[in-house]
Amino acid sequence: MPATIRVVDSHTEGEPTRVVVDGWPQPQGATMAERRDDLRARYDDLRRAVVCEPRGHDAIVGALLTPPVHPGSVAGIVFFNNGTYLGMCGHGLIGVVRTLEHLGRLSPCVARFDTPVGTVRAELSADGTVTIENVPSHLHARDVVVEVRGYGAVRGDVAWGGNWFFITHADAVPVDMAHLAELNRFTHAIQDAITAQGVTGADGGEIDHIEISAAPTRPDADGLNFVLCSGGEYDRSPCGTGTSATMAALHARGKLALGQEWRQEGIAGGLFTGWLTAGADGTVVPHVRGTAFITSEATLHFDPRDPFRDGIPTAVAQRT
Ligand code: PYC
Repeated sequence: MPATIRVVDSHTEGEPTRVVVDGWPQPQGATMAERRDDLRARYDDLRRAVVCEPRGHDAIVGALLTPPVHPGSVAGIVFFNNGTYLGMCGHGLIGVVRTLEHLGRLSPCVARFDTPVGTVRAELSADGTVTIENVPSHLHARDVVVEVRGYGAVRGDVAWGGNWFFITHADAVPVDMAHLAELNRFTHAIQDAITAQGVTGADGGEIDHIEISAAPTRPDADGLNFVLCSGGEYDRSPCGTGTSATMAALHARGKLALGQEWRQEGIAGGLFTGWLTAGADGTVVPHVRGTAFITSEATLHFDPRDPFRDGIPTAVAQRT
């Protein structure tokens, strides 16, 4: 465990990102997936120490920058949270780009980043908005029904947007901030049912994000979502990978044309604007635009005498 680690914090449409800018030993591996696995094997205590209490909190998504693995990319990124590691993170990528700009390492341009699930692009505009071009996305299975304890049968789509999502329009709980506790209970129950009933993405990919879609409240939005993330916390932003998966599912159902805008409202009121372009082999490539703001720069200290040096694992983090 290093004595200190430097981080820059930001939020993207309400969801926090903590970018590690100095002090974390570099993971080994020729690919970003190998580097993520090396982090999991050798530095998992650092993941907890950096994002969990008492230095962080359950909603933070961390981002470790590495040298790129592909020519033409500016960096590699491994995203992680209070419980695990992510394939991609849309709000997190927007936060990384704004952090690099804040540090003077990036000016308005298009830059490529390598992630464990593929290379993504981000365009930083002069007005501070960031548009990401995500990995190719698709609807994997439609109208999957799971039996959810306490709620009965729940129907949803399984879609890939850089992470695996179960997307449902179930209206058992109103999608608003007044019902956060119930939304958490409902989506955790869906997550438990999906795991127990062996529902997966392609090649057994673990579905670790549950999204409830509802009608928007903002007049400038097309849809509203609540997203339960893999660490057991909900996404304050409209979720970049969730917006990607949602658009891929809508497209497969003939409800969203290529190039047509989809404005996704998040539970906390933030907005992402997305659209699709054609990808290879029948996939679609999601583009998602949002805004991030720097909230702080800090040096985290890890005193060997501190009984909570390695962070306090959350109940969900212990379970996963
Ligand atoms: O924006 O893709 C996203 C995301 C995933 C988990 C939290 N945010």
